[in-house]
Formats: sequence, structure tokens, C-alpha cells
Amino acid sequence: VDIEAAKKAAAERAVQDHFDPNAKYVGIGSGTTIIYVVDAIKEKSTNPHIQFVPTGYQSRQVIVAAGLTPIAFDSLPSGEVLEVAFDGADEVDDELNCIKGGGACLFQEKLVAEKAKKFVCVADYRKDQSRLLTQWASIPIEVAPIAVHTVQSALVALGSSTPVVRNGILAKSGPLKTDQDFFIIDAPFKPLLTRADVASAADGDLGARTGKWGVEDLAERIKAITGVLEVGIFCGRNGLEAEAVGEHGGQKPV
Ligand code: DER
Repeated sequence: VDIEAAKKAAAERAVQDHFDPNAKYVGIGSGTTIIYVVDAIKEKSTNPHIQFVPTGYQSRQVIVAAGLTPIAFDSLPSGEVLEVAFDGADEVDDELNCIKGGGACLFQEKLVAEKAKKFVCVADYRKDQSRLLTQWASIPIEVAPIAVHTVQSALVALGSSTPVVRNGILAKSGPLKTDQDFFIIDAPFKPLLTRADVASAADGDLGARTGKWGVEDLAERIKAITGVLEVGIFCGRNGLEAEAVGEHGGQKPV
């Protein structure tokens, strides 16, 4: 299947089902799928009063290039929430837990997602990992540069084989810097178990000794490592109730 066509179909369906033309604030994520989301919003809405909250420099560029009005996350009036936030993902499981951070924007992406009444993950068929996350993606983790080595050691103790600092590819030699001027560590783990799997696992079958983790438990363990700013696992523990409708029919994440 043409991947760009799949991204566009998922984006158009997500906007058709979840964009509110009367919204005051809408979150816009990072990556390439989100460009189709913004195009679909432009098609659907002429409301000049909607303000769009970016999840980093690239996201803001997409909003501005489309002629839409950006508002920085920290400029939102206190107490205000977003009607909806759209974003992409690297992997999505059947419970709509996501691995995010392929674009190194996961910190602001999670800030914006948690500020929204509804988080809509727009993911084409390649991202659908059905049951188990991290079958092909490592977990992106945003880390204070000074703490990189201690965080890597802690990740190995949790069962990650080779947690590596992400380097700038072509555009920059040396480690990539995020919009917060932090580093990204990509940490591979054995496939992560859904909440349902964890509920049915025998005692003692999970954790650092086995290297098998439930999605939510590992997200908490990684976040608790001193030096970690944020981890690229989006799950129910973040209070994110993601919607899932499929343009291919059935309960596939959009
Ligand atoms: O970094 C992220 O989580 C992004 O949303 C991202 O990885 C999805 O990117 P894509 O839409 O270009 O596949």
C-alpha cells in the first residue's frame, strides 16, 4: 500500500471524526503524518479564532506554513484545556498504548497530549503492533546530557540490551539535541506486555529479572530514573484515553 496515501487516509478520517470546528485550542504533534492532519483541518475549518498548540519547532513550522495561528503551550491561559490534540506515533498496540519520540519531540508531545480532553493518535498500518510494543522500535527517552551515563546504566539494569545516545544524522555530527537542549537515548527492550497480559501473567514472571515488563510499569520505572525528563511511552497511566477508529474498518488506531 502507498504509505503516503495511508497516512493521508488516516489523517483525513481522524479529522473527520474528531476535529471540532468550534474549538478554541487544538494540539498539533510532530512528524510527517501530522502534515496531512493540518491539511485536512485547513480543508474543513475556516474558523480564524482557533489557536493551535505546537509540540516543538517543527510542529510550529507546520502550523505557520499552513497559515494557521500558533499559540505556545506556556502562553495558554491558566485553566484552559485543548478540545483535542492530534499526533503521530511510532508504534501502537491493541490498547492504544503508543511508542513515541521517533522525531525527538516526545516531551512537548506528552505535555500537549495530557492538556487535551481527547488525544487522537494518527497512525498508518505500519505502526500497528497489535499486541506488543517495541517489536521494532526502541523506547526514546529524553535525558539531561550530564546524566546520560547513569541513565544508560539504570536502563541496562531494567533489561535494556543497548541503550544508545541518538546522534544527529547527516544534519549534525555528535548527539542530537532536543528542543529542550537535552539528549535522546533510544533503549531497546523485550516486547512490552499490555495491561491485559500483565493481569494474566504469573507472579514473578515480570520485571528486571525476566526483562519482561508491562507497558505502564516500565514507563514509570524509566521516568523515575534521575536525569530522565520524559519517556516515549504514552499509555493509560498518563490519563490519555485515545480514540480508535479505522479507515480500514474495525478497531484499528487512526
Ligand atoms: O516523534 C513522534 O512521536 C512522532 O509523532 C513520530 O515519530 C511519528 O512520525 P511520522 O508521522 O513521521 O511517522
